[in-house]
Amino acid sequence: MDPSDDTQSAPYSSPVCVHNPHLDSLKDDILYHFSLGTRTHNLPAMFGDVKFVCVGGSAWRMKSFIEYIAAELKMEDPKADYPNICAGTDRYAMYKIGPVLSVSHGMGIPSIAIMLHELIKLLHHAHCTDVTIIRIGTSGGVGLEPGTVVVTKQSVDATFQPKFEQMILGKMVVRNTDLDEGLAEELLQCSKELNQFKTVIGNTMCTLDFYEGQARLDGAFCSYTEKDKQEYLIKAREAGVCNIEMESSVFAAMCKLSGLRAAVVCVTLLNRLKGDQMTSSHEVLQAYQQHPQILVSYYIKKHLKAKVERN
Ligand code: R2B
Ligand code: URA
Repeated sequence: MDPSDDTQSAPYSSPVCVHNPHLDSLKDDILYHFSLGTRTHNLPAMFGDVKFVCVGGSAWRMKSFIEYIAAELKMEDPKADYPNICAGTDRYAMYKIGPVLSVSHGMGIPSIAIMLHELIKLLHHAHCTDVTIIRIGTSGGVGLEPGTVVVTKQSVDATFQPKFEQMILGKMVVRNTDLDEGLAEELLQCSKELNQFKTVIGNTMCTLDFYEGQARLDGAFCSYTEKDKQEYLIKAREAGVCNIEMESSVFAAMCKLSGLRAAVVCVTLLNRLKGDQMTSSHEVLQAYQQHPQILVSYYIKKHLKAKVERN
């Protein structure tokens, strides 16, 4: 359907795309790491109404997010404990309330990539349309006050290039890491309305490692000096890098390929120009991790309210 053709009666809706002809010949598509499948589960009935997907590293945080948004949307049942839809496996955890799905992805590119293959197939098999997906995570800030939220403009690699490299059949395939600019701007606007914590838009560097890959001096191995580290991080900052984490590049690449409207919203837990270790208390770190949840919940609430007012 042509989205610009308003003579058609049905509103344009954007599907979740897979690009794999082999899937058509599968009688049952087993989403192994979710412990779900197309023959064992009625995916359209379970997930067909999903409009917002939030993903984050830790299973615990994604459960706390669903509890928080359920209360915000006034959909909570005080008696209910939100069941983990992926209880048949301990690889990932998944929770749902109304149109919101919350999924954990573990740490690093390989872990989130496996989860996203299965999540994209799940949304496709469930015939979901117009889905917005947001990674809510943690990161190390570059020259920012801890607790600041960074909405990613571009995800860049360790050489500050906006690309994701995937080895396929022994050949390097380079994928684009563009995120949805309009969504990033909307999230920034929401944070202004909320006025609870500082939020910036900037580039996010995605690395393959937490220690040497992020120029830390406190790993088991380190072959560079404090000066080398500072020079690298200053170069990163000059390239527009505001924060460093470990999943945004493949997240951006895979969401773009499947037509999902995507954003990355990470809080900074420390200022990497000042140190490497997490010295803040557990309580302070927990409070920082609420910031992306508060911002994204506000955004979702605002959208759902606007939809009710339109109808
Ligand atoms: C942020 O935090 C994790 C490392 O501590 C990693 O998953 C990331 O991207
Ligand atoms: N996550 C990262 O990947 N790096 C940090 O410094 C903090 C959180």
